[in-house]
Amino acid sequence: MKIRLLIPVFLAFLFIDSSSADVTGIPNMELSTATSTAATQVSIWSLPDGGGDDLQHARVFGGGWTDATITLTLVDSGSYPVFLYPLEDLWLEAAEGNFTTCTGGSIADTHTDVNGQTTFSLPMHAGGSGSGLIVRVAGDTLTQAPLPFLLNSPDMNADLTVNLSDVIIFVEAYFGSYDVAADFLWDGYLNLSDVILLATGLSTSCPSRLFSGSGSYAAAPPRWTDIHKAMLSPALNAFSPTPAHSAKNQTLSSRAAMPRLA
Ligand SMILES: [Ca+2]
Ligand SMILES: [Ca+2]
Repeated sequence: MKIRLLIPVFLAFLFIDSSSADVTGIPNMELSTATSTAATQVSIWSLPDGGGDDLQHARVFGGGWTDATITLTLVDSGSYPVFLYPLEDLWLEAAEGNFTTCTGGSIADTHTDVNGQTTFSLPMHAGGSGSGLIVRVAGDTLTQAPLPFLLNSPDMNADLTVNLSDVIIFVEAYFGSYDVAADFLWDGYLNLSDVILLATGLSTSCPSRLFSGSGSYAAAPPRWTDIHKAMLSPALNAFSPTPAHSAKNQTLSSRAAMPRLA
């Protein structure tokens, strides 16, 4: 009788062993994927201080915008989601060109969730130009093809500061043959629109401290889209879910409990 009872227990252990054997929690570069919301190639105009385009407002050829948010799904060798992978170890790079970012200037929006997913939607802190975006995971690269992005910046020499050196390079491009690296307003022409975007970026450089390492941005760029997204993101704002629902029932005590800006 006892033996008959022990058999199912033994089989259960076997099942647990075999089902958990592939759960490593280590991201697999061949099985993990990154996709863009954009249906076609887009262009991102970046500044070192993060004041350029965010990925929710990527440029389409000829003018206009489209959402090109990148969704990363991180799974291990057993195709199980990798939960809470740190955002600072997930970043974007260009497949080609001299496009470069400030330290922490192209990291994911949040840690991965229970589905192993996170997004890249914020403006990158970057300079230089390039094509194709690839996702790096603690230094490793997803094996899939680069995502169809064009990247450029008034920081044309990619030293992460926009100054006279970059203006000289822009002028050479402006009077030379067409160069997409200087086509900031992506329309196939170099004209006044691109000059204005060059001027907008003058004197910008990397923030002195970009990411605090504790789930918040220490020097977020002063753009409304970023502030809005930070307010809505539970990862960056612990009070984010409450405002829309608490307004009617707000009391003096709940107001007192709200965080004060430094
Ligand atoms: Ca420069
Ligand atoms: Ca143009």
